[in-house]
Amino acid sequence: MSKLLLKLYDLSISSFSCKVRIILDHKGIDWVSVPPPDGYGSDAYRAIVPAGTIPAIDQDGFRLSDSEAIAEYINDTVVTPPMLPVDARMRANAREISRFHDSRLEPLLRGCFAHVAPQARDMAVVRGHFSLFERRLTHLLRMVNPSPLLFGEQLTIADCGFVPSFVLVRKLLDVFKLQINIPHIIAEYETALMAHPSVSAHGSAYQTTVDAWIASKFV
Ligand SMILES: N[C@@H](CCC(=O)N[C@@H](CS)C(=O)NCC(=O)O)C(=O)O
Repeated sequence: MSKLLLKLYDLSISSFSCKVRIILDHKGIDWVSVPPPDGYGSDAYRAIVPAGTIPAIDQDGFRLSDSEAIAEYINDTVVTPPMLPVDARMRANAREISRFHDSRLEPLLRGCFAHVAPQARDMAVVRGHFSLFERRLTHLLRMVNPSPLLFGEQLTIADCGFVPSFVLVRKLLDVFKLQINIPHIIAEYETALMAHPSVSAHGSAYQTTVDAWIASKFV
């Protein structure tokens, strides 16, 4: 990988960006955070990153969006430490779990964001999202066998998306005064993941950011 500083278009509140920040630091890559000009989705940002989403990277003029695409690119170009299992089937399973997280779990949490402000809250919608989230955790449970992380001691791409989501699910349940059943095996995985040396500082920083974001919805 080029020695030039990698530019990461991100915002501290962005969960998909949090996943990429963990991967960059675990790989020991020097990077600098750049907010998307005029915000994500803006014309100014789309002129740089057509999808308009964060995270995106710019490395020496090579631009790439989508956290999974970025994660795989980083893992392919900076091979140590590896962030996918060696075995082809296990690699495929890691990708399966990562995409399950990104497409089936995370969007349900995101769907609650608009309801954090009390005046904009529709608890029927929120309950619906958490009920489906709870059901999908039982599907996840059938896909994984954490020991203590998803693929043993090795931190993989598949683990990293769960870091911001574990923070969000706890904080959102607190805001909405709801409880869901988080299966014991998943809760144990959460504890091991959040304690990982490449994760803990990112988890704490993300908690602080989410706390401030939630507080801003109550003024
Ligand atoms: N699949 C994309 C999703 C990224 C995403 O939705 N990012 C949010 C911020 S966390 C965003 O840019 N939203 C703006 C939009 O969808 O236009 C990824 O993994 O990077």
